[in-house]
Order: sequence, then structure tokens, then C-alpha cells
Amino acid sequence: MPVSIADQIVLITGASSGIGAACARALAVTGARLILAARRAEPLQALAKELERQGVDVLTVVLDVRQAEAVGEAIAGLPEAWQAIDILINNAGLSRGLDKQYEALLDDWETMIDTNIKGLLYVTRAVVPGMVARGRGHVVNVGSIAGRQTYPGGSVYCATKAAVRSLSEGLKLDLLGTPVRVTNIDPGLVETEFSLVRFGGDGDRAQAVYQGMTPLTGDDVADVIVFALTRPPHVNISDLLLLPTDQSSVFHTYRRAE
Ligand code: NDP
Ligand code: 8X3
Repeated sequence: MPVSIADQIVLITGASSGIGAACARALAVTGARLILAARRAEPLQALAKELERQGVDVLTVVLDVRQAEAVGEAIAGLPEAWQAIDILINNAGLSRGLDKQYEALLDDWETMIDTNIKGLLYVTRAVVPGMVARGRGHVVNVGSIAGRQTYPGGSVYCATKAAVRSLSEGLKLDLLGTPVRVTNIDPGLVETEFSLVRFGGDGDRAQAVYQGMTPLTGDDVADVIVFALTRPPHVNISDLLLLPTDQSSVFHTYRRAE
């Protein structure tokens, strides 16, 4: 049976689009209070307005997770009523390019490593001590199938997601003896702004990633995250691989002729 998370405070990083925005919408229905964080203020504000119209308590925080100091200050500087974060969804992340390891741009590597690994760590480091002190909490790390299998041109992105998997495992080990739970979720192909970002805004190239197959939606991923969050306190869903029916591995995708 699901357990209520009404009134719990949830911090979602990367809430301005895709899986993060879908988590916000799915959690709105549970009665949770939402802190939405990302770099782009406009989509955050638009989402906040949409959710507030439904009666949801929302706070937006414009934040670049790559900035360690800013992350610490943003968490420490939350209004008092928002300080006691119960649930952290470490979702902010991205891929840049699909280039061979010996040809790729250093800047793309820096961006992926700084966001997907170091950014996730900075937010975790800022939020989890409070959870431990309060004796309650749940961290959800959004990894990827790319953290389990490496594909050509994706080695650095894949390595960052393998790191997320290790960090989830390590956090669960370090939190043993506390009531704080850790869930690592590794989705396969999800149609969001992800591929548009990866290919520098090339819409045709981005669309081709999902051509002829039915990918997951952000809502599909959010649905599973809410399931994990609403299990009883003694149940920790630690590790999840979530694939579209049309995908069996990073190398096996079933596509219909169009
Ligand atoms: P989107 O591009 O739609 O969303 C990515 C989110 O991350 C945006 O809200 C973006 O907001 C935010 N973000 C990126 N960089 C930063 C930063 N430096 N600081 C704060 N926020 C940041 O893609 P998805 O929703 O698909 O991606 C969400 C997560 O899911 C990522 O970690 C991705 O790796 C993972 N994933 C995606 C899959 C897919 O197929 N789409 C599959 C498996 C995992 P803003 O630009 O406003 O900062
Ligand atoms: C995003 C899914 O397979 O494009 O993490 O890397 S994939």
C-alpha cells in the first residue's frame, strides 16, 4: 500500500523540463511541497504557476548545480519553512555530443562531468546531513542505462552515469543505520529535451533518436519515482532499470518502418 508523502518537502534538480518537470507534476498530486531548481528561470516560473493554480505549495530556485558554493548557499539560504527537505531528486543532467573519445571537445567533457557527477555530489552533500539529523529522508538519483552499458561516442556521458550508479551505491552504504533511503533509477530512451541538448539544438538529429519506436515519457519515469517514494519506510527500492518495451539494450531498439 502506498504511504502518504503529503506535506513532505521535495527538492527536484533539473525541474525546468523533461523528467524533472514530470516529477513535479506527478508529485503535485501527492500533496507534497515542491522546491523546483534549474538554471532557466522562465520555465521554472511557468511550471510553478501551473502547479500553484492546482493549490500546490511551490518554491523556485535558479541554480547551476556545477557551482559548489552557490549550491551550498542556496540550500542554507532556503526560507525557514522550506529548510527541512524530506526528498531529494538528483535529476539535473545532460549529454553533450556523440563524439569519439579521442576526438571529442574537452569543454563537452567538463560540462558533463561537472553537471552529472560533481553537481549531483554538491547537492547531495548540502542536503543529506539535514536528513540524517532529522531522522528522515529519501534521495533519488537519476542515472541511465548508459551507466550500465557503454555505446560508441558516448563514453564520457556513460562514465558519468556509471559514476551516478556508484555514488548511489556508496550513499546507501554510508547511510546504513539511518532511516534515510536511496533509490537509483536508470531509464532507457526517454523523449525529452535530452537529445536536443546533446546535439546542440539540431531538432532533426534529436528526433531521429526516437524514430519508429515508442520511447518512455518523462511521466513514465516520474510514475516509477513516485512509486519508490511512497513505499513504507522499511522498504528501500535501491536500483531500477526502466526501459521502453521497444528497447532491450543500448544496442537493441525495435523500430517500425515509417
Ligand atoms: P532535459 O534536457 O529535458 O532536462 C534536463 C534538466 O537538467 C533540465 O531541467 C536542465 O535545466 C537541468 N540542468 C542541466 N544542467 C544543469 C545545471 N548545470 N544546473 C541545474 N540544472 C541543470 O533531459 P531529461 O529530462 O531527459 O534529463 C533528466 C535526467 O535524466 C538527466 O540526468 C539525464 O541524464 C537523465 N536521463 C535521460 C534519459 C533520456 O533518454 N532522456 C535517459 C536516462 C537518463 P536548465 O537547462 O534550465 O538548467
Ligand atoms: C540517456 C539515454 O541511451 O541516450 O541517458 O544514453 S541514452
